Amino acid sequence: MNNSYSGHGRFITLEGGEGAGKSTNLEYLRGRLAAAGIAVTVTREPGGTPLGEQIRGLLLDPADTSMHPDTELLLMFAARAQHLQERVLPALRRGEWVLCDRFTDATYAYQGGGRGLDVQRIAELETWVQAGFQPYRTLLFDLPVAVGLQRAGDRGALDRFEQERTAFFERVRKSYLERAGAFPDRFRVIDAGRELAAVQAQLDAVVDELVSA
Ligand code: T5A
Repeated sequence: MNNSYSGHGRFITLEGGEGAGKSTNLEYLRGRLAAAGIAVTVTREPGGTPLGEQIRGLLLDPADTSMHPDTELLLMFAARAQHLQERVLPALRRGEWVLCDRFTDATYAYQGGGRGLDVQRIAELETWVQAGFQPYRTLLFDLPVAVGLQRAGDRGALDRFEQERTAFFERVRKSYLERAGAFPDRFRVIDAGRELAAVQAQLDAVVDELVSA
């Protein structure tokens, strides 16, 4: 698998629990980077390619009550393999920056923390699919679980993950924060429980750091 690229493209991921505001702020980040003259590709996981979006449909289908956690894990990485090879790496090779709504930290948080799957298995799949490839920067939108679920719930019908119990999302949040602590050079933790203007002020500082580096 060829995961190498040269050039100035940077892979930036947005992470966080349900309703944390990632989608809302992706557009804000894209605008800030575009204003700095940077070509940006915006994408998401699971999904980001035609095949990946079909896999996303299976993963989020609220009518499915039978999916085994191993199947869920493998489908996440199947979609990711396609996404990397078809979308992310080509954009980086063109020199674009890629803003991605969720990536492998979500797998550690949801399938590892939430479902309780062996993180060693996740690490093996990560090595296989990514061959050492990692985000340049990861923005973790952190907020109390109840606030995020309230925001997500206000939007309407819940997907398969959003139907989980609060304890599941508390484990997801804990797992994310542990990863941020383990990889402090890569992560920037955003206090996403604040009003939008305050969240975006924090993003401005991250963008300033990114474009000056
Ligand atoms: N998943 C994904 C895994 O289990 N493993 C994996 O490896 C991967 C990649 C994806 C699901 O897949 C799981 C995790 C997820 O459950 P999704 O639809 O992409 O599903 O789920 P989310 O990423 O959680 O998307 P959400 O839309 O729920 O959350 P966002 O994007 O973080 O939140 P957003 O921007 O839609 O905002 C939610 C609401 O809050 C408001 C917005 O207007 C919106 O109504 N809002 C605010 N309100 C007040 N103050 C603020 N600061 C606000 N910011 C946003």
